[in-house]
Amino acid sequence: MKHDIWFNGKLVPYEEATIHVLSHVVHYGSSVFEGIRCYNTERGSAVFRLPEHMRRLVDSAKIYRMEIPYSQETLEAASLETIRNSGLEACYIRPVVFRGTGKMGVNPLNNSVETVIAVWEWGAYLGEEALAEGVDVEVASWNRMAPNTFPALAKAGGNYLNAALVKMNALKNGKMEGIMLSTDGFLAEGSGENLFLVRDGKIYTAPVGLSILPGITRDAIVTLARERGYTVEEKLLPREALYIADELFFTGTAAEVTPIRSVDHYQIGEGRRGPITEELQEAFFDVVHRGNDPHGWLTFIDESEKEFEPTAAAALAL
Ligand code: PPE
Repeated sequence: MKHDIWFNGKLVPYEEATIHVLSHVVHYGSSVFEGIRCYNTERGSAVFRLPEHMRRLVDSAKIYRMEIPYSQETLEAASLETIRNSGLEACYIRPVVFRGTGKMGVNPLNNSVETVIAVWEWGAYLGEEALAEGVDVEVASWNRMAPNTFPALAKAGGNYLNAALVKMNALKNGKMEGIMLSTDGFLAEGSGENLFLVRDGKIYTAPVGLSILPGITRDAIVTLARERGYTVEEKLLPREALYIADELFFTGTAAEVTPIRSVDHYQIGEGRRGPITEELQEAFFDVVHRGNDPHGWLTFIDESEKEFEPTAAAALAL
C-alpha cells in the first residue's frame, strides 16, 4: 500500500513526494534519517520511543549543520499524523532530512533542507523465523568507520554505503548479516543492528566510542536486562569472543531482538535462541506487543487509549 507522505509540512500523495536529480543528497549522500516502529499493542497502536528517535534525528542534523525548520515536537506530531492518515495499525516510520537543490558542489550551505516522513508496513527484518530460530552471520570484511572520519553518532544516509557493502557480502555468502569490527579489530555492530554477547550469564555490548550507532533498542535492552538483575558491560571485545559466546543477539528498530545462531560457521551455544536472549526478547515484546509500559516508552496513537503518562524522554545515554 502506498500511503501519503509528510513532505515539508504537509501530507502529499505518495506519487507526488519526489525530488530533483540535482538535489545535493543524490550526489553526496547528505541525509540524516530515523527508523521507528509503531506497534499494534494490546492497548492500541503505539510508537516505540518516539521522542528519543526524534531527538537523535535532531542531533544528527546538528552534527551535519543542517537546520531543520521544524521543532522536535512538530516532527513527533507529524509522525503521528502520518500514521493516523495511513490507517495502519502497525508500521515502520521513516523520517528523513536531506539537502535539496541549490548550488552544485560539495558545499551544502546554499542548498535547501527538506523534511520527509514516510510510513510503510515492515515485517521481521532478518526473516520471520529468525526471531525464534536465530540467524547465520559472518564477520564482515569491511570495518566500521574509524573515529573522526564519519560521525557515527549521526544516523546519516552516507554511513549506509558501508553498511550496504557489509550486507551485500553477507547475502552473497549465504548469511543474513555481517558483524563489523572497529578499525582496531574490536566487535562493533551489524550493518543495521547493535550486537550483544552473553557469556557466563553476563551481557556485553560495544561502547559508543567504537563508532557504533547509539541504538535506542540497545538502550532499552540494557535497561530491561539490568532490571532483571543482569550485569551489562560496555566492553572492547576481540573477534574470537564471538566464537566462544554462549549467546549472541542483534537489537534494532527493524531487527527488534534477533538471536544469532552461528558466526563464520561456528555454532553459538546450542545453535538456536539462548535463554537470556529469549528472556530479554520476551521483556521487549511485553512492552511493544502487550503494551505494558512502565518506562513510558510508548506514545499511543489514539490519545484516549493512553493508559500510562509517558515520562519526559529519557536522556539518551552515550
Ligand atoms: N546500528 C546501525 C548501524 C543501525 O542502522 C541501527 C538501526 C541500529 C544500530 C539500531 O538502532 P535502533 O534502531 O535505534 O535500536 N537501523 C535502522 C535502519 C535499518 C534499515 O535497513 O534501514 C532500523 O533498524 O530502523
